[in-house]
Amino acid sequence: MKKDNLSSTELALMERAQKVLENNWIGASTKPTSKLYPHQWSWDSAFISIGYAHYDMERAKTELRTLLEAQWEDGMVPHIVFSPEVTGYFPSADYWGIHRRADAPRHKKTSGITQPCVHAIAAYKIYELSSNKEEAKDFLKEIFPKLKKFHQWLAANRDPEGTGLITIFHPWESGFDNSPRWDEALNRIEVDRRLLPDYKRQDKEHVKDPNERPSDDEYDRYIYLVEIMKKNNYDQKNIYKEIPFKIKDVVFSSIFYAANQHLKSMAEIIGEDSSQIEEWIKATKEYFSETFSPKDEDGLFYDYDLTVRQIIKKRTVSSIVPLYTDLLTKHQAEILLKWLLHSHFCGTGKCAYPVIPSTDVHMSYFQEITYWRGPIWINTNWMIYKGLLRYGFSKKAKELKESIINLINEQGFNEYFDPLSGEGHGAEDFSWTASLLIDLICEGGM
Ligand code: 9WN
Repeated sequence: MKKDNLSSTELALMERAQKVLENNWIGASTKPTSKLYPHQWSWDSAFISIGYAHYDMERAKTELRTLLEAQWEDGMVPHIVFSPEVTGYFPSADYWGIHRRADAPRHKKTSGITQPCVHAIAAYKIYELSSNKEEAKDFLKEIFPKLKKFHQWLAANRDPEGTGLITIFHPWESGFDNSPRWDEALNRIEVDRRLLPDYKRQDKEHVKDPNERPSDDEYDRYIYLVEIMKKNNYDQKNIYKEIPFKIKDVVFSSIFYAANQHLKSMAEIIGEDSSQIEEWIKATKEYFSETFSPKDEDGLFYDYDLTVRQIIKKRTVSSIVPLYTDLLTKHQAEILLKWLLHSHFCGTGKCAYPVIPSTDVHMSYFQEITYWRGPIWINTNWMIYKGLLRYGFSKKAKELKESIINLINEQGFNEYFDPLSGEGHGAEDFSWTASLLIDLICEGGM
């Protein structure tokens, strides 16, 4: 890592960020935060690995390796890998009961669902930043087959339609748990109370205000969906037929596409065949805009609900995340920039910092401290920052980067922030806030 060009504030922040990661390190991986999320989470680990790659290559590799040790035989990378000695998280490893599926690992306890596949992006970052390219190539050779197997699993089970767009079966799979994006689909579900176990939430005990977290009604629906998966023994084909929540997720699909591009680059470096990956890339190119941003709309991107066959018209940060990909025309990207400059997404107006909130602040469903219904999250801002650079919007990119740095410097390394006051909420020392800040400070590029 080159430290010469960093300001004293950036240097001090780097040190604080590294301390957050150090405190959350649990021996072979990094938990998102100490109390609220005491295990390893899938997409968190990829974001975390990107931060480590700037100053500790071994940790960056170990983070991904540990996660992939828990990969299911069929290729699925689970969203949580449990630390066996840690108690006090619900839903627990025992609750998930993954033993009902032969493909689940026997040596590791995991959840039975997945999360966005950021990992190929992280693995490629490790290669890119390595000074010893031979060693880095060996790492790619080791990890490539596992990542490809995960993408094959996604393509086969979450995109049987061959659109290059990924379907989620649960809000937790999106990583945006209680986003307004999922409201209608969740509300449509008729919860069969006989199927709901007696359970006790633990998450509300670890935040300042229980209103920061999803509601009990939302939780019942989350658990009910897991019950349907358990009833189907985590068999993807049967779940596809039975689950009442089936959505083509615009963020997961953007990440799948970007991750495939990185996977393809890896294949080229290590001399592996990339034809199947190219097929996935081609499919996403063909279907992305026509599915998520139909003509005559407002230029934003929206998830597509497979159950009712219509787009989900909720204005959230996900509507802009496609900027992270190279899938947009210059015109499409310019429209997204306009939205970012507007008060809807804190480009101007009443927000404390010009940093992008998770929901348009003018919408009736905006809630400033409630998790994915309004607060600022650093991972989505990081993706959009990279997108702004990609499309040549350097002024806005510079402003966004500086504002993210100011926000964290002044408010802390929280999980999320109230866009109106800037105040930090959720967990206090959150790993991906730290790791992505490191990436922003050290690099800023794509
Ligand atoms: C459920 C770990 C995870 C993130 C998700 C975030 C939150 C869990 C929860 O925490 O989800 O998976 O209990 O709320 O929504 O994006 O990966 O940081």
